[in-house]
Amino acid sequence: GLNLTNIQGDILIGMKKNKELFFFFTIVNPTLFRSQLGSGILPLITPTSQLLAVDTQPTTAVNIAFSQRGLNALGITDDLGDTAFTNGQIDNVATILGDETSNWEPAFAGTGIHGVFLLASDTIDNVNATLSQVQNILNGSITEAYSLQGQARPGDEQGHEHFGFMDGISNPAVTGFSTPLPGQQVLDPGLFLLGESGDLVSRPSWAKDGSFLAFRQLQQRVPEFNAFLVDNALSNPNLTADQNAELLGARMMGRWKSGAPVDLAPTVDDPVLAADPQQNNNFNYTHPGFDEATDQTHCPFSAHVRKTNPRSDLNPEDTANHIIRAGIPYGPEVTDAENASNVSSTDPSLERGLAFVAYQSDINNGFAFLQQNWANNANFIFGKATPPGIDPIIGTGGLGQADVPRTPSGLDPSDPTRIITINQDFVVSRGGEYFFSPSLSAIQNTLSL
Ligand code: N7H
Repeated sequence: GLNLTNIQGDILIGMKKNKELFFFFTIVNPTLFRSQLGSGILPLITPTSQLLAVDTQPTTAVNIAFSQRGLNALGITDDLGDTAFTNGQIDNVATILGDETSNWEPAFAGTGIHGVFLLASDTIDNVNATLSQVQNILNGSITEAYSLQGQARPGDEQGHEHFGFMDGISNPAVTGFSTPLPGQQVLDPGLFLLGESGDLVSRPSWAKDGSFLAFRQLQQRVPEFNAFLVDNALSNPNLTADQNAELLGARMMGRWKSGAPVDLAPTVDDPVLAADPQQNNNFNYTHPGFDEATDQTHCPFSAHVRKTNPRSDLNPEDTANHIIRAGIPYGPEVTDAENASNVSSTDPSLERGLAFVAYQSDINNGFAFLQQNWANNANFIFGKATPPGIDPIIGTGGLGQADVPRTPSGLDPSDPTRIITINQDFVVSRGGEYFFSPSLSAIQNTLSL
């Protein structure tokens, strides 16, 4: 089995708290930082083992990860064997990710982000108390470069992201760690943890049981998304106008807002199915007597969950391009004024979206691959009778053309060749960075003095 006391807790299981602060820092005094890291910070770091049972969970869970610039600042010269990490996310901005740099938060476009603390708890007061404790321990050896406060949405929307869809349902199971639920793919631990079985790259020995964390601040333009669904509602005669708008959203996502997969619930939502972990991931886009190359009566080829995890569309099923997602929403609820105008406020304090976190042992096979080769590639999923188009939620034109129209097919079940043109971005990348989340022993023996 895996050494769960050595692997940081967010990687395999997620910190799963309602508040999570991403505190990005610059190391200004490397010698002091290294001595305080081992003596003071290490005891606060939450390993996987502590998150497994409620009675061992700390009030505030703490994880830490470093950018390549941060490792450089500490004088760590070993090559971790991941070019995307080494070059930093800004290097991927246009060609790989299709972002517009002008939309990037200046901190992510700059050179000051050396690392990030992930602080998760039930209340913001707890998070802030732990941040003060961390800053006291580090005693001026870091400064704040940027921070983003993540928070679960209120009331019934808890667990749902800002467009209203239940998130965090589908993550891969990991051999030697999780018992798979029906439909859950079981993958080698080396896809997510360096130096474990299935990681084929040569790494420095201290990097074992660490993972690369791809962080993205993804703004969501919720009023615009809602208005788009209403304006382009489908025309199923058995449904009301509202239901036809919901149906379009569900087909763009591949799941209903409840979480029920469209592949199993193609025309009406099924909240009972959505809530049942034995069923809500138990689909692979095949059906008896069904031609998977032509038939979009269940899930469209272009649906976000299908573009980013094609399941049986790839034969044999893909075992190289997977991520473990551990993000959380940020920002406030949509205001009445935004709802009335169908336009997102330009007030920065009203920005909302997803603090996206993806773990993998190889960024070019993980997050960057999914974004570039699948979501942003209009011809993927290959071999279909109708080209799917780019991902209607997160797809971009590539090469910095973030605002080229998305032209997914298959969204209208009554005419799968019909293209519903999407002339605006509902998700806008505000940038991010690639980090390495080291094992606790690496923090103790290699990153500290
Ligand atoms: Fe996506 N959403 O709420 O709209 N995503 N995602 N994602 N996503 C998923 O199955 C969303 C983004 C994946 O295994 C669900 O747990 C939003 C990026 C993958 O079947 C929902 C944003 C990338 C899966 C969303 C966003 C991915 C997945 C269904 C940006 C990678 C699992 C819930 C703001 C490049 C697919 C679930 C599977 C599921 C949403 C971004 C990847 C609702 C809002 C950037 C692999």
